[in-house]
Amino acid sequence: MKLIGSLSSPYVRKVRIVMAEKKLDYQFVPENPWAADSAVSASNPLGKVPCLIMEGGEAVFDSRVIVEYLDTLSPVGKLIPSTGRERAEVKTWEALADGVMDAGVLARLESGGYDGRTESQRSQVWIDRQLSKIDDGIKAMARGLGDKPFCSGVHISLSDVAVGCALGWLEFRFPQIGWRDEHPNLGRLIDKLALRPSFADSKPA
Ligand code: GSF
Repeated sequence: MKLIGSLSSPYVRKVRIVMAEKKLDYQFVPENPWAADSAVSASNPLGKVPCLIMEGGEAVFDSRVIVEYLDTLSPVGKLIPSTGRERAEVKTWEALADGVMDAGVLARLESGGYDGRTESQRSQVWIDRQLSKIDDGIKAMARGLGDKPFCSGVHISLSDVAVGCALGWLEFRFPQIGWRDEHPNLGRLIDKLALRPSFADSKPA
């Protein structure tokens, strides 16, 4: 398998962590989707990373589809419950974490973070709307985690992987958002996850 991605993308990181937790082999193909000469759209018509290329050459995207597929490849380190409420709970945590990342990407895009958008092209109302989604999303994570050891269940699951990627990326791109001071339980979770090689080896860069 090949994984097309960038080392700064939180969605790509989610896939890299799942690959590592499940001890799956793959080749990483670095690609900047924002570059004018990016080759991503040859594999993913949406021009986005991550994109997984399977052994037969078929492309799989987006990150949620990829991690769901990877989890079926091996019984090692099962990250998504197979059925029922537990499954819906984990998928909802992932949707929450992805949604926080989506809002962060939109806010950064509007601020000119990727495509050099100018001052007069920016909408502060739009940026503030996205920042309040991030804020509400973090509060929901902190409430949902409470004093439990993991977001759902008693072992690491995709919920923790997704939350870890979202909060790790916020620390990287939005260090001014002081979620650690306000939510020490999230800080404890992230520090615990950071000890795992899957997280330590995939820090956003
Ligand atoms: C989001 C991927 C995405 O926005 C997923 O895979 O989960 N829902 C999708 N990727 C960004 C890179 S990043 O901001 O992490 C991307 O490739 N953007 C390029 C573009 O043209 O939007």
